[in-house]
Amino acid sequence: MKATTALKSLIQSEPLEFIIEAHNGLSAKMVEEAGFKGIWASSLTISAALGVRDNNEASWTQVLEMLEFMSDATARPILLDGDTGYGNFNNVRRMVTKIEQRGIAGVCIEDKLFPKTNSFIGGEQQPLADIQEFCGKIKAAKDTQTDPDFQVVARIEAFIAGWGLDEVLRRACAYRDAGADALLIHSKINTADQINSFMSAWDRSCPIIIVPTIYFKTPTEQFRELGISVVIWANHILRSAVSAMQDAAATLFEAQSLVRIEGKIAPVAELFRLQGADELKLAEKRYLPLSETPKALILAASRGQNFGDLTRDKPKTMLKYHGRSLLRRLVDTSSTTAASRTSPSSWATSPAPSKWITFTALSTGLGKKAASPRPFTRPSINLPVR
Ligand code: SPV
Ligand code: MG
Repeated sequence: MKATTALKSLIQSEPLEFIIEAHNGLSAKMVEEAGFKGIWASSLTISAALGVRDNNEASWTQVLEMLEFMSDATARPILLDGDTGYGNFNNVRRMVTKIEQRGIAGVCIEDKLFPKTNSFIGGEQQPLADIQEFCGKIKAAKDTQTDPDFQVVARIEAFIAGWGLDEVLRRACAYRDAGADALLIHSKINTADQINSFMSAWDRSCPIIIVPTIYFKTPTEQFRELGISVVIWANHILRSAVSAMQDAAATLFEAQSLVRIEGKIAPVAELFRLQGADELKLAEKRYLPLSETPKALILAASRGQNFGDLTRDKPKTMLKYHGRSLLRRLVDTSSTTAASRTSPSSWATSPAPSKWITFTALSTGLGKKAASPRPFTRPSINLPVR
């Protein structure tokens, strides 16, 4: 199923669904493995993971780059937390085009002003967008999407900014009429009262999404009874990672040893698994040349006892083979090999050597060559014998 279709069915279907925050490729993969059917690309956690504030300090193309990693890492649909759309309707249009190109299944835009501030920081002081201007952004997003299932979610910040139910409903109707596929009603009080009041007044003409970060004690069953479509766990993967990383850093700093944490953290092999190292091994078998066995042995400068009289008065590299010293052969062949590497077509004009001789840098002498199975750590080169 296409990611857009999967997200559409999560949002538009009757049962309550859950999507969860991810902020990079690794976390996107992990939440998929945990079983989540959709991912919230949170502005808070993506910016925090980049070490900046959730105030549009990361540029939208930097966010786009992260989305690409996330989208590559997971098959689950990603709903982008697109803040205010990074500008006006025109910026929204370009953003929709670019995220669609990266396989993002939908975007949520909120009715505040650029640059926005996280809703939990002084929300009351945050001005809301003009309703008509925001409707223009929704229309622009819907007109721009090329995939008919791509989802545009309109996020209403009126409760956050201190307005009452009337204002929230006014905006909800306007955004629905402008073409929003769903509405996100945000609230930052520690009960679900505002959500309850909205749902009692709402005519269900459009699915409702919530983010119960602050009213986390509300039983999930209540959201089901209210007819909520999707719950977003908006920041909990990064927050759990932060606790774990702070703990590990403090322990290591204090202990000056790895012993106390080694058994508590993911093994390195788990990172390799999450990165897909096995797939690369298979690909190497398929695409790399079969053998990397040494093609040449380079003799060390020492005499080499096993050569006996042959090296009584000269280093073994100066021994002659078919009229040329071994050293000369090495030098000549290294230039031939380099030339053939840079210009493979040269093989077409110069016949391949009929026979190859192998030399390696064995300080222990030629006699031990066959017994020494460590060719890859040593420089080697092919010597053609014509
Ligand atoms: C986010 O996850 O970035 C959100 C949700 O926008 S909140 O932080 O609750 O505003
Ligand atoms: Mg956000």
